[in-house]
Amino acid sequence: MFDSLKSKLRGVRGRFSREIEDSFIEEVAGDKENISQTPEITSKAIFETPSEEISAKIQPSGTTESPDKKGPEEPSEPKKGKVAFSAKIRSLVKDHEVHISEKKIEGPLQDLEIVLLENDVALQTVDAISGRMRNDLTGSTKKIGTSIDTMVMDALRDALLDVLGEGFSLITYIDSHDHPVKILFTGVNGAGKTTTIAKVAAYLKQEGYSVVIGSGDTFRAGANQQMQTHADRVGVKVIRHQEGADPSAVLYDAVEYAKAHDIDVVLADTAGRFHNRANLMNQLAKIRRVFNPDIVAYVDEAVAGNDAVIRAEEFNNAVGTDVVVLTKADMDTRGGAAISIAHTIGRPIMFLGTGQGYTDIVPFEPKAVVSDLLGDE
Ligand SMILES: Nc1nc2c(ncn2[C@@H]2O[C@H](COP(=O)(O)OP(=O)(O)OP(=O)(O)O)[C@@H](O)[C@H]2O)c(=O)[nH]1
Ligand SMILES: [Mg+2]
Repeated sequence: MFDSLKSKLRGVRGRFSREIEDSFIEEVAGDKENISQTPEITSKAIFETPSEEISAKIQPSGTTESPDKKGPEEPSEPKKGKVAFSAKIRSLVKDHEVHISEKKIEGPLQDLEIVLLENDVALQTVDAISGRMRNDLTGSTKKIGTSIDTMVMDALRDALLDVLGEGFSLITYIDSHDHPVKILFTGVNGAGKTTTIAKVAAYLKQEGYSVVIGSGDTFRAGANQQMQTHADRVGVKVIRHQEGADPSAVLYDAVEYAKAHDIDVVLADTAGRFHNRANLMNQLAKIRRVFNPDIVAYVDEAVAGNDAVIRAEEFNNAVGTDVVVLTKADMDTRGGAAISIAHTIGRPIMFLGTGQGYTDIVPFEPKAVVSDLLGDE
């Protein structure tokens, strides 16, 4: 999942770290000439080396002798410049602080923006991530924790978490609302609505909830049978009418069945449709009015990238959306839709579909997704 984005982010992180490392060394050494003469000094080495050794390696400006030549004939009193210089190094090393200028990270920020855009992250989301990185890393003196790479990782993690938002726990929602909880699944043709409903039914059964499915796709030939086959496999009751029947009536019956049988959750399927088909969108608005869902879940394919983000926005404007399900994340190397959609439409992702099996569904937990993207252990 999201392999292309993961590897590109690793590269960009490296560039941020190198630029910041340079800033650190420049600050420690005082001028660039000294750095080029002491290429073995890296921030890592600085952190791990006692400050006396570092001050012995870096020559202050205007000092000509090399530490290697330091012999018994060296004056016992160090020169004034050297004392001041080593004190500065000591304080910097002790507190691990560095001043990072905006100019210094302009290059890596541009790299980051390109990587995100290439991986289908929406422009406004790219701007938000990049802006947060700039704010976090630059400006006043920055305290470095354990390492520069950790500092960059933390900034990237916070920026990604910002755009992913809080996520949405279906279990928490069900536990805190009256039953039956009614969930309407909407979306374009072939996005994975019917399969997702079967997966969610299996997931909820596993979690101890009772479920009924309303087969609200009365439009496509074979849709009823497809839903029935899935439901039989996961052991869940389906309420269905004839092909061509009014989907609102089917879903109304599903709710009546749930009430009569003390069912916890009603999952309502709908026919796939595109937002620009006015008659079908009007039908969806009617379904919404009659079924009166607690949650409208917009389903789209993660692999559709930016298209999924645009469609999600259009569905949200037309009939409303509460949460998003992104299917086929297993086939998505870019991750753009997963990163952008919540930020763009202001609705959380509820699940990721990760395969064609009934257990291939994971609740979307922003922290876990970001850890995976950043390659945490
Ligand atoms: N790899 C993968 N395939 C999936 C996933 N979810 C659904 N699919 C496949 O996508 C195809 C379409 O799934 P459906 O559930 O029929 O999609 P739909 O949105 O109900 O389609 P319509 O009813 O025609 O609008 C099927 O072949 C599914 O097996 C997923 O998470 N990963
Ligand atoms: Mg379907």
